[in-house]
Amino acid sequence: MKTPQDIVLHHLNNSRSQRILWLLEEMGVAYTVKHYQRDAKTNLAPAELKQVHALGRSPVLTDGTLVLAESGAIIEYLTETYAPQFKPSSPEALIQYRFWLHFAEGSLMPPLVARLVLGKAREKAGPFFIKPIVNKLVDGIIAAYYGPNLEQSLQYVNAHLANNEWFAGDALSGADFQMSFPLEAMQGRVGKGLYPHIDAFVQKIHAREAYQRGLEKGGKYAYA
Ligand SMILES: N[C@@H](CCC(=O)N[C@@H](CS)C(=O)NCC(=O)O)C(=O)O
Repeated sequence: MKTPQDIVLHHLNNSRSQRILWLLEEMGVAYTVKHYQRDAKTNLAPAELKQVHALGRSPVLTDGTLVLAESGAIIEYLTETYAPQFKPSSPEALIQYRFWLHFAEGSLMPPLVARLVLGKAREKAGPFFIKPIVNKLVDGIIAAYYGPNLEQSLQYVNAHLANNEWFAGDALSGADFQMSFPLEAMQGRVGKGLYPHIDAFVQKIHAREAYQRGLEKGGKYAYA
């Protein structure tokens, strides 16, 4: 097994890289965090992140000469290289693991991000006589697609968590790190109380010592 020596997590505040901090803390390995702050106006990552990876988004993980973006790819790399305990071994759990790794960014994040962006469009709409038109347009788009799409996904996740302690198999795995962010972001935007099993899951992971250590390392995080 390779020993981690020079892992650096390029961490943007209030971002998906919080899930990688949690994973690194659960792994108990040595690593360095390089902090980046979102632009106060645009909420985008600073340009210096593009010097690390051309996409300029967080998380980015470097390990020696390796520079890796995409949370799912980072989780797979870390578990396969250093922490096999977080990759299920049974074929059934492995199928679940892959499903949730993809579902988090492929199905759950897009409607959440769309709602955030549309909400911003609503806030910024002006002058005053344009506002009702923009509001109507935004409400129409959410009602026609993103709202029901998100609701269906969240019901599905909630039902899974009603019958399962973890996302894949009966132990904490990469799927849980990957799913943590959209569920936290959902609570931040939609609120708590609608999906009791999701709420219980988020509360459970937030209570873990490693999660709390990750929070300390990452600095202020809006979703925990
Ligand atoms: N699917 C990618 C998404 C990466 C991403 O969009 N990260 C956001 C933070 S949550 C970001 O860097 N946003 C700032 C920007 O795009 O400038 C992943 O899972 O890593």
